[in-house]
Amino acid sequence: MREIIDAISRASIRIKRAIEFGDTGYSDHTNKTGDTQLKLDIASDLIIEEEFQKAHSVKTIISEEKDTAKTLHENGKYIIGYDPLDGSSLIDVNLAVGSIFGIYENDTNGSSIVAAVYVVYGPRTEMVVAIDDVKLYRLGADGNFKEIKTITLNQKGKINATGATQKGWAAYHKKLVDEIFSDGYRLRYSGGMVPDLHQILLKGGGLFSYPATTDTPKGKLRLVFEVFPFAFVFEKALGSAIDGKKRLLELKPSHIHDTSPCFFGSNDEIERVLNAYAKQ
Ligand code: P6P
Repeated sequence: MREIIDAISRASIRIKRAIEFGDTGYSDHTNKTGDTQLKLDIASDLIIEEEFQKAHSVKTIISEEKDTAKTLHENGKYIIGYDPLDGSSLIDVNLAVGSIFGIYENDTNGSSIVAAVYVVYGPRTEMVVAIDDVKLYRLGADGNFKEIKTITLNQKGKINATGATQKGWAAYHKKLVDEIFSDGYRLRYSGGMVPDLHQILLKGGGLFSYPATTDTPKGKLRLVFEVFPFAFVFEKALGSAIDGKKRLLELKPSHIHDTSPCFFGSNDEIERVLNAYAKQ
C-alpha cells in the first residue's frame, strides 16, 4: 500500500503544477459519462497512469476518464478506481478541485474496498489517506507531504451541503433539507465533491447529499471512482454513508461508470436521512 500512496503523492504534485500553469481548455473528447473532457482531465489521467506504472502492486486501473479498465501489472494485488480531476470545470473560476482513489481487492464492489485516498488542490495541497483510520497530510515547501492529524467526525455537525438541482428534488428530500436548515445548519456547497466533503470532515461533521432527482434518478456521482472511496473515508472517520436506505459500501455497481444517490455525514444527520427516506 505504501508504494500506491507514494505514487499518488508524486502524481498529485505533478497535477497541482498542471492545474496552476496548464491549458484549461476543452479537448474534443467526451468520457463514458458524457462529460466533455478538459485537456487537464486527460493530462491528469495520464500522469496518474504513469505513476501507477511504477507501483507493481497495482494490477488494474479504472479511471473515470477511460472507457474501460486497463491492466498494468498481471501479478499485482490491487484494483484502483479513480477520478483524476473531480470538478475540473471549477478550475476556470479558481475553486478547489480534487483527485479521488478507491483501492480494491478482487473486484470493485463496495465491500471490496480496502483503502481510499483523496487529494484537495486548494490554497494548500492536502492528501487524506483512509486505511484503518483517516489521516490528513499537507504538502510542505520541501515538496513532501507531512502528517497533520487524524480526522474523526463528531456525532453531529453544523454544515449542510445540498447537491443536485433543487427543482428536481423529491418533496420529502426538500422537506428534510429545509428542516435541517431550520435547525441552524449552514449551507456550504461549491459544486466540488472533494472540497465539499473535505470541509465537512475537517469541520467535524454535517451532511452532504446528492439525491436521486427527476433528471438523475440514479444520482450523478460514480460509485467506483467517487462514492465508494468517500463512503470508506466517512465510515473510517466514525461517520456514515448511505444511499438513503442502506450503507453505500453494501452496493455492487452494475457497470464501472454506475452511479448512486449518496449521503455522507455525521451519524445524527444520517439518521435523519434514514427516517425521512424510510417512509418512501
Ligand atoms: P451539481 C462535479 O462535476 C461533480 O461531479 C462533483 O464533484 C460534485 O459534487 C457534483 O458534480 C456537483 O453536481 O449537479 O450539484 O452541480
